[in-house]
Amino acid sequence: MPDNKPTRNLALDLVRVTEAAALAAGRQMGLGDKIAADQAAVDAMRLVLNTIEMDAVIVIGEGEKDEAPMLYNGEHLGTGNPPELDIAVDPIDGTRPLAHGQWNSVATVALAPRGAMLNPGPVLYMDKIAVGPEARDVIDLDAPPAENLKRIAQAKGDKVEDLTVMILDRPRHADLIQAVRACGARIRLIPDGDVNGALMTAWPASGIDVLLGIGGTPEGVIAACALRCMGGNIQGRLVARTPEEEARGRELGYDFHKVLRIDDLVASQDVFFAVTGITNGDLLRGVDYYGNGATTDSLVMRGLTGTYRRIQATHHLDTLNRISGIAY
Ligand code: VTB
Repeated sequence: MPDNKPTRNLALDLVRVTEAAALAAGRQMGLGDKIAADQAAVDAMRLVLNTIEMDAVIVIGEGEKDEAPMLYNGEHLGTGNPPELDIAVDPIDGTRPLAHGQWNSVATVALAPRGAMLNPGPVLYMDKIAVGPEARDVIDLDAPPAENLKRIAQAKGDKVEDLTVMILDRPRHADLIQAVRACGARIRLIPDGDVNGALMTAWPASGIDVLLGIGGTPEGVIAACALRCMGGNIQGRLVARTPEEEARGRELGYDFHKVLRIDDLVASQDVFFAVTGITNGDLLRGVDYYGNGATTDSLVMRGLTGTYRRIQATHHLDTLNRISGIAY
């Protein structure tokens, strides 16, 4: 029997980060101001991340594509002491749904050993296929949707008609949607939030079997961290929107043909992931504020052990507002 002592589970530190982001950004629900919401989440995340004993560098800072306030790529976070880590943040996955008071807006963050995360550079979009544990070994982004759906159904002991496919509701997916419909599978179109969507494919009884289509590359790397913890799988292929973008990406060494495996997106099983609901969603409740308190609902996961925990927390905002640098 190995005599290794259990090591620190950084996901338990990370949940304080996503809780803080959710508590701060949740105040913006339905107020129509995406930038203010992002700013609140980013400020809260940075404050709490800097309290964690680690030397983490941001590889996935998000924000660039949407010109949102961000945690900067290359920014160092934590106390500066070991361990040396890569960090990926999506302070709000689903900023628009939050600003409009809609479903499934969440705060997420992931950690991996230094150098393990794919750095997407300027390549902001990626074609993706994500599934849960039962179908992890059968997906192939190079195969047409019909083939993937057939294999996924088989792996799950379902008929294709039983499958529900999650797709971002974008004009660019018109052909994909047609192809999926032609197979007879059901579709759930989402306005935003494909990190949450990818997570749902691996969550027991979520009702979502597979995520397909083009979303953000940063979101793909964060989803890969979560899916590693959950035993699911994701593959991606970088997508350029214009010939100029493709030329620039190529110059920097990015390959737009290669299917990126989960190992290419995050090259370690030693990953940590946390997510907290901001608005009510399929998996998580959003932040509820009342009197001087608030409640949050989170998931925390660790790749090395596969343990995932659901943490429902009660926060005393009057106390927090006295001692914290964040206005909740
Ligand atoms: C997705 C989604 C994000 O970006 O990755 C999406 O998960 C893809 O880009 O919440 P477009 O919105 O430009 O289509 C987001 O919507 C964030 O912008």
